[in-house]
Amino acid sequence: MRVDFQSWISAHQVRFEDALSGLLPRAEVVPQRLHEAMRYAVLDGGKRVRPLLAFATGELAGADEARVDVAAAAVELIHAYSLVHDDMPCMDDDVLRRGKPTCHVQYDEATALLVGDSLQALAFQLLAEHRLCEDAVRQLEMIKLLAVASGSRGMAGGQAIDLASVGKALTLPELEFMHIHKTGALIRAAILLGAHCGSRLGSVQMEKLDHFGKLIGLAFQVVDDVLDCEADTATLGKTAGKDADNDKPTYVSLLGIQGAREMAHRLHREAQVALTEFGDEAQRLRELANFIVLRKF
Ligand code: GRG
Repeated sequence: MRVDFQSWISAHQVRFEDALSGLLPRAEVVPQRLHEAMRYAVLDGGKRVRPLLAFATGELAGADEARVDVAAAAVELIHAYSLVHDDMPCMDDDVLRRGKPTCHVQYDEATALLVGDSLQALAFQLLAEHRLCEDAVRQLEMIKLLAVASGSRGMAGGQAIDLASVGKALTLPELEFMHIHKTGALIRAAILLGAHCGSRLGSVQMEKLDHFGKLIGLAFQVVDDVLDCEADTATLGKTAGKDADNDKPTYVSLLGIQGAREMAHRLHREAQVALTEFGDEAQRLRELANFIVLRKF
């Protein structure tokens, strides 16, 4: 029997928190301060949207849950590293993340830099040292997939464009390009990595999932832009209104709140269409897409 969506989310979040805790170095191990700060940055916070997407596609592909935990942890470590570095004074210079002081505020800047570096390295260590699927060549492709999604042709590249676009008026295609890389690449990687842990899906179905990931990754960012204007700091767990304060081009600055909302709903509808051929099997992905577009934090 299928459990309801909220119970499914809660069960995965609880189990995943344990898995993450076991995969991170223990805080008592030397260098203790760095390990404590890595755990601070990763554990006890965040919606875990990317891991949840990986669990949903893992289920679709008939994957072993323990394998998906490792793939999802690798993605979440990259995500956590990006948040730690993004919050530093040389980038967004923020003091609040996931309802807690940011890593460089709680520790110091040098430690935060090393936390990000170490989380990134650990992500790839996990993908290399755990068996994720039966085919070794496919596992190598999974490692490459996350590397490309995180690097200069993915998230870090999108961040570089973001930093260079402060104070500029971007066109809609330019903004899309930036966010497909900065935010979308990792969301897409989570979706594909979860699916690669199983063996049930063929290349056409993987392409459909990739297309779904592209659309829902972009929708995630459009909603993030809206929430940055509309939600308060306590609800978001991070400083609200930062985009306008920093004079950053966003979907809201380009389309207005209503236009941005309409765009999110259009992307949502297109993402649902990409799942058509999966039928009921893709129900969790549909529910996650609804959650991403309707979320309030
Ligand atoms: C520093 C290489 C480097 C990249 C940074 C992802 C990113 C690029 C910066 C984070 C800041 C930001 C607002 C990015 C847009 C993506 C986004 C909305 C991140 C927040 O993701 P959530 O809402 O966060 O999933 P939680 O805390 O729930 O995990």
